[in-house]
Amino acid sequence: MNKDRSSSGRPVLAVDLGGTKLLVALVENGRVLSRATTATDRHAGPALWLQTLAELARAWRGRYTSAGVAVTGRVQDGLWSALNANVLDIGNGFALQQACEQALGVPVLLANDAQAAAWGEYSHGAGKQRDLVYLTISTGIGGGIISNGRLIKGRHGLAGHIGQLLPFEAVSKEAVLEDQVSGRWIASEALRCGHEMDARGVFKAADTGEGWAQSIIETSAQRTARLCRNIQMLLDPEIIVMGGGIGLADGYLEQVLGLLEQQPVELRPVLVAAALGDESGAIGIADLATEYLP
Ligand code: BMX
Repeated sequence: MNKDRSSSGRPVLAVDLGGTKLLVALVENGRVLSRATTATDRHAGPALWLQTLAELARAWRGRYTSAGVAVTGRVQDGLWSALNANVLDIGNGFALQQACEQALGVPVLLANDAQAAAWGEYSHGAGKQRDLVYLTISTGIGGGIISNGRLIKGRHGLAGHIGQLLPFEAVSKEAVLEDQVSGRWIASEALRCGHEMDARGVFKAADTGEGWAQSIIETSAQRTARLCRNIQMLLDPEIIVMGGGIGLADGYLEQVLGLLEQQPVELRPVLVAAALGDESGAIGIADLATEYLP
């Protein structure tokens, strides 16, 4: 990718739709000029999600001539599908490219949310143009790989989908790795202990010294540390950049780093927090749109 071209861009409408949050922003040269967020209405479905994002973007109409849309789930040939419907129930093969262009009235570039965030951290964040793996611990667990300055998408757009690995011992037939680590898992474990709350509530309870909450978070952090070690062994990236609501929650990264210290130093990843916070995906997809759209 030619950085000179992308850095001379004009504002791009950037969208990052995840299982928990929708972020819409106006982005120029890796900088968020303006942003709006709302909780993802998990039961609304693709048509209503697009309607919501078009409404949020209305304030900036006329200021952008292209858009980048990053979404949780698999994106391939303009079609959008869930890999794990528990993260967000998108269905299979929704015509996202066409629907976005209709809703926004400008050319649109699509990508998976974690792949876009990997590009954001590579081009404007913690990566500083170094090979990296971006890992988001969020509603699910997503990932993106940058190698030799390229975003690796793979044959079916699946590259980096770390949360979809199969654990050796599955708790149920469908269970994938993210179902034993992510924010959804943290909330479901809390419920099993008799506490009905979301992952944020579990972090708050842990902060106030609740042992059950501390133990859930520790288990999640232990599994994330193992995942980081596996990523290191598979791709040996210069750094792993961690993002997502759980990945960036107070103290989580520090716990994972502490656990990684038990690894032999030569196998230990260099793990850092996403420098762009919750804007890695929006900044990444804006940069990609500037580069690849006319
Ligand atoms: C899931 C999968 C990935 C996504 C990751 C993080 C779906 C709907 N999503 O593994 O595509 O990147 O979750 O998503 O199958 P988030 O919504 O938690 O950011």
